[in-house]
Amino acid sequence: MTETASFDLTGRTALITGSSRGLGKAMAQGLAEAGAVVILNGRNAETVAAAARELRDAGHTVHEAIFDVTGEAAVVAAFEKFDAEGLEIDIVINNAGIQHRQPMLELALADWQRVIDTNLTSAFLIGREAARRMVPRGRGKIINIGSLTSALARATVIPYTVAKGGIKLLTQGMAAEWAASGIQANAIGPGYMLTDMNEALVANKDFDNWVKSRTPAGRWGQPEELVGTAIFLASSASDYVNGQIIYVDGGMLSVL
Ligand code: GCO
Repeated sequence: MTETASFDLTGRTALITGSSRGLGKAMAQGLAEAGAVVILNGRNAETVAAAARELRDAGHTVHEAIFDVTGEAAVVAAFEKFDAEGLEIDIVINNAGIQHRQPMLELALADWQRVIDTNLTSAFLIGREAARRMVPRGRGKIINIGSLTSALARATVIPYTVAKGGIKLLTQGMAAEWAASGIQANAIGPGYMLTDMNEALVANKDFDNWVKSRTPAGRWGQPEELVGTAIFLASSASDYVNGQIIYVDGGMLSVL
């Protein structure tokens, strides 16, 4: 086997949550290009279908799974449907996420809950269903999407920060319980990336300047720049890497 062969995902099936756009879509495309069959997920059938069409046009094998990642019954049902269709999930990327920017003094419990459910509880629900199938098979890759805010707080996005901090320890907890069963659970911590979710931040001149001056690379990241790390963590190249969060942040977390 050549060294690069271990990055090949041919014969693997990957579920990527929240993958009709943004980071999820970029990672789905990257995994498909590395040979994986990909299952796109979202709540909106039309946006998922549009993303699926794009990937199919490029020659990839794509399935569509429309379900709400925050609902226990919906997640359980989605995995039962995968079982019935003979889809064995080898790789999960827990990517689905939302943002809500508001100072904590004004924050409503419902908004706190919504952000925690979407960004953190979803990773538990999907990780649990996936691992219930991976453990008996003795292998599997779980990749949770964290953030710079897995390590550092930022005013006005505290529920997101708490959820992403939780992702870091959830990842370590998955490694603690499932590593002996041949499962690797790791996280990616993206820096400031050019996505729809960050549109308002990019449009804000002061914020844009702050990101560029605060990031050693001097620029925002492109969604595609997560792909290399995602392939590494999805492939056998990372078979002894477990419980880690790899920051893909242009160096931001390394400097004051
Ligand atoms: C925001 C957040 C994030 C950041 C990300 C950096 O206000 O929306 O700061 O979206 O881009 O957490 O890792």
